[in-house]
Amino acid sequence: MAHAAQELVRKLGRLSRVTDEPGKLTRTFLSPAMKRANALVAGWMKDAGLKVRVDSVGNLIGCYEAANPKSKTLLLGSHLDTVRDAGKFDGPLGVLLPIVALADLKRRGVKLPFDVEVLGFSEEEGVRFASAYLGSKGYCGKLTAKDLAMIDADGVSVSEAIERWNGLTPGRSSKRVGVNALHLKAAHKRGDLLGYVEVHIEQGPVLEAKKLAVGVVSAIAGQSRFKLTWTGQAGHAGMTPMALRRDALAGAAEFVSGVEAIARRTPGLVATVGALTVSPGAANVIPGEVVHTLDVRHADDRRRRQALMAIGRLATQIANRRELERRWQRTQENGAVTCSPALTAQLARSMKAIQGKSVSLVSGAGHDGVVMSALCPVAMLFVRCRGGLSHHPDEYASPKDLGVALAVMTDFLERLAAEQGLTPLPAAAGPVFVPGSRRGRNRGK
Ligand code: HGY
Ligand code: MN
Ligand code: MN
Repeated sequence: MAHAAQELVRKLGRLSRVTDEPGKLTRTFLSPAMKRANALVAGWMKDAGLKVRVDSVGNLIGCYEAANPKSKTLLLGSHLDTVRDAGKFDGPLGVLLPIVALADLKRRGVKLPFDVEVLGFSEEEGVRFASAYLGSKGYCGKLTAKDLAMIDADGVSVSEAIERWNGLTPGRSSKRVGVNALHLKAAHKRGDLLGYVEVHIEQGPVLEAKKLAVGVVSAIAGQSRFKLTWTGQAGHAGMTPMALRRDALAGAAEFVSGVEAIARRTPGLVATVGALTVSPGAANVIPGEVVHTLDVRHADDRRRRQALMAIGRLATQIANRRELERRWQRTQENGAVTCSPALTAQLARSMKAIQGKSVSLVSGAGHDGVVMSALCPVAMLFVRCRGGLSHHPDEYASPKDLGVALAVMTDFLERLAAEQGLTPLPAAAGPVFVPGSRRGRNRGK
């Protein structure tokens, strides 16, 4: 197994032990585990020769500076937060792989003609707060007042969490802390950037079915997330006749299976109710209130919006028939994003050089590239993961496939450097990742 891939596997394993929940991997926005994870990864960034900083929303940023200080910047990265009881690859792979690749370039004495900024976003999953992408939104200066007002299960708002992270006294700093007092403006101007490239596990079955280690991403599906509240009437489970009940859980359950039926009959649509709470939550009390999430996605925004209309009609029918109140709160809305054809073609060229074949697929999963696409061209490299399983502790990508992804990233960096038409790269000290990969030669267009 190539040395660098082994190093990447070691780092992924070490980082996966930094958690807010002993016994499982859970790391959420600005949590104690996030602070420890930033410190650990910052150390690895420094070892690789990167200059490190943490921004006001907890994003970890390491810069591998170019020989020429006026050069443009290439952004590489992903997120360091996780879902609950997560696997070790979703997010961290896209932060640690570039660090290992840059450490190798540094070892070989290779300077690039552009800055490379490695980004470890502090929040992408939307676990602590219903709104996802808080890290990359902060990095792009796109945090809204609505985002900042979101509150977590303990009633702490995003802006208070940010204030605490920055050692400010919650509530006594400026009113709109996240936008003004901490100057959360975009970290770069669009013209300064070559693009954003994210390496991520596929989280689906396509690469495994095609027996390929890596693939590029053509587009990232749009997604809508909601918090729904159903309100009925709590009552005695033994004394209330069925015909006189306004059972919030029975109504929500009918809705959940109705949503599943709509998704099953709509090609390309996925819809999920991932979290649900019942109150008062006692065996002998008819549920008076149910609060649950709803996540709806499709690669085609028009089809997603049509499905949302059908789901809305279903909710109205159920609420009317069961005399329930229901409240919708939209917590996230992202249109589908097409990856940059030019940057993706450059990445695909390296993929073809290393794996001999290139394949392109749509991502049903959301990624920070959705937000970063407002700042610069984006491209993604997917890595095969066993059984397509993700958001699960058994998530797994093989060291061999990680070695291929590392080789693609290194090849991509070296081609990009060569195309910048500047100093040819010193011949590599032999193939570092995958024998026979094209390396070190100064290639033309
Ligand atoms: O939910 C998603 O698609 C991603 O894992 N944040
Ligand atoms: Mn995820
Ligand atoms: Mn992810």
